Amino acid sequence: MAGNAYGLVIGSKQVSSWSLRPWILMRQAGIGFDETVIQLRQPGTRAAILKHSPSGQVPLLTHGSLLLWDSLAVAEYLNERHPELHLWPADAGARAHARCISCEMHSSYRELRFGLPMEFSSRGLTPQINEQCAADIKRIVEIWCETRKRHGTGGPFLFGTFTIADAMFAPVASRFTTYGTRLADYGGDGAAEAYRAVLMALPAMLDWGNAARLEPHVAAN
Ligand SMILES: N[C@@H](CCC(=O)N[C@@H](CS)C(=O)NCC(=O)O)C(=O)O
Repeated sequence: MAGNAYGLVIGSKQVSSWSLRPWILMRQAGIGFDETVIQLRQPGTRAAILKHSPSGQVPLLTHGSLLLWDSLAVAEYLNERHPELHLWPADAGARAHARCISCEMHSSYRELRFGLPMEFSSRGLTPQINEQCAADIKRIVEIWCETRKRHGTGGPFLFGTFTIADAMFAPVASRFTTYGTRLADYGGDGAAEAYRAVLMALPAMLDWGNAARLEPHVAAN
């Protein structure tokens, strides 16, 4: 699908959790883009990424001569360019809450990232969950349940309709699915498990998973 104004350079769909965020956001919002996938963890990966991205990391959005090399900055840019799509919640209080949880996702949960690395199409993996990783899971369950309760009455997503906050947490839903994480064991009222299932059932998530399955196998981190 050549000819879109936006280009999105992403990493392997099986493992690139950061890449999934702008990709699913654009798919859900109906914003067209040309996709370039760079296979991660290969001998030529770094050189291939550096051809596009000054930070040596993906994802990267291109728009004309503009390069954006951070997932949250990409989301903010798209929100500014497409205000009619309400990529953040319309209500100011809800929007502030959405920004808080998205920034928390962007900057935290180190133990979860290492303990439960994204392996999008894998199932039934059973790693040891250490105390810090369990604390990260508990915190995410708390955020999902609280946000759904306070802001999610208008639909199945954190703020009812799909927003940037859902895109930010989409890779976490994949991690919990891959590792069969029993979210009820980490508190909450069952809303976290229901929300995980909603994200994983999105046609765009299924498309991402189908593409991930076709990629050459890469070793987990
Ligand atoms: N802060 C960045 C983080 C991006 C990031 O860590 N990307 C990883 C892939 S998911 C990467 O490019 N790693 C380089 C490599 O694997 O060679 C963002 O939000 O976009």
